[in-house]
Amino acid sequence: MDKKILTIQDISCFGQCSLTVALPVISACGIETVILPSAVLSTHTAGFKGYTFRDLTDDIPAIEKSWIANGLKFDAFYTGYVCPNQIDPILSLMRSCAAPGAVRIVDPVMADNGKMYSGFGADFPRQMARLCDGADYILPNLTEAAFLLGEECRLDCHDQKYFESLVTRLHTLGAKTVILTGVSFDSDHLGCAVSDGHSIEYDFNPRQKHCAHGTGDLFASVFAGALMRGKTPLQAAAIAADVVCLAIPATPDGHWYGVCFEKVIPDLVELLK
Ligand code: PXL
Repeated sequence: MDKKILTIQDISCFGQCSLTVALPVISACGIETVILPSAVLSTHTAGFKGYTFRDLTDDIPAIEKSWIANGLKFDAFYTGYVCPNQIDPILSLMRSCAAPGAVRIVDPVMADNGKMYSGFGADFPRQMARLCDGADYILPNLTEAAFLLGEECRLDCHDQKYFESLVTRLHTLGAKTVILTGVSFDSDHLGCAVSDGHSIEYDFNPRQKHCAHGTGDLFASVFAGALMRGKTPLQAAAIAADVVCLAIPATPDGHWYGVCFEKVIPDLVELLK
């Protein structure tokens, strides 16, 4: 039978992030994608004002019950932006709806560029660390990695030893494979470190001229889809980085709130061949 992935993250109705990226992207990878919205927002929280926020925590146990009653099981779980009180309900659902050998992919979405996203309290990294415990893959950026470890983040750092120390300590949270994004050894390249706990491999691309919101969600979604298509973690991360590097220049100047991933879906399909 074809594999199914369940992705749990918010619907930001406007803003090209979270589920509005994950669903089309993983589907384009040829993988049946089941969704569980953690919250519904009018827009994402980075740069819009007066956004609405409906937290769907209370719906999760009933959804879990319904899926158990229907015998629904998933081959993979991929979590993104979730709410503070959802860690236990999500852990419960990942236990009760797992097909044999199901993998857990946790993108600990909570922060970027040295700052927490608006709305998350100081205790949230500790909660997110609980979701990372037992994950098969975690995909923090540099800020999230530091916050998960309870430390200040170092952004303009090109020190390989620092990245390797972060990766080693992230494994102690209980994650099997760590994919750390935002790694650079020089100012012209940007990439990621992929570690299975024994060895660390790297993938780099030329640094893009500008950063764009939503690239973390695009990276994690392509990674999840490519992994489900049988790619190794390093291959999946490299394809994800290539897609991000194509999507940024495809995004017009002034399109500040997201990245135009729609334009590079044909490239994604090609990269997976
Ligand atoms: O892209 C990460 C993200 C996801 N969901 C919501 C966000 C953000 C980042 O700001 O606000 C609601």
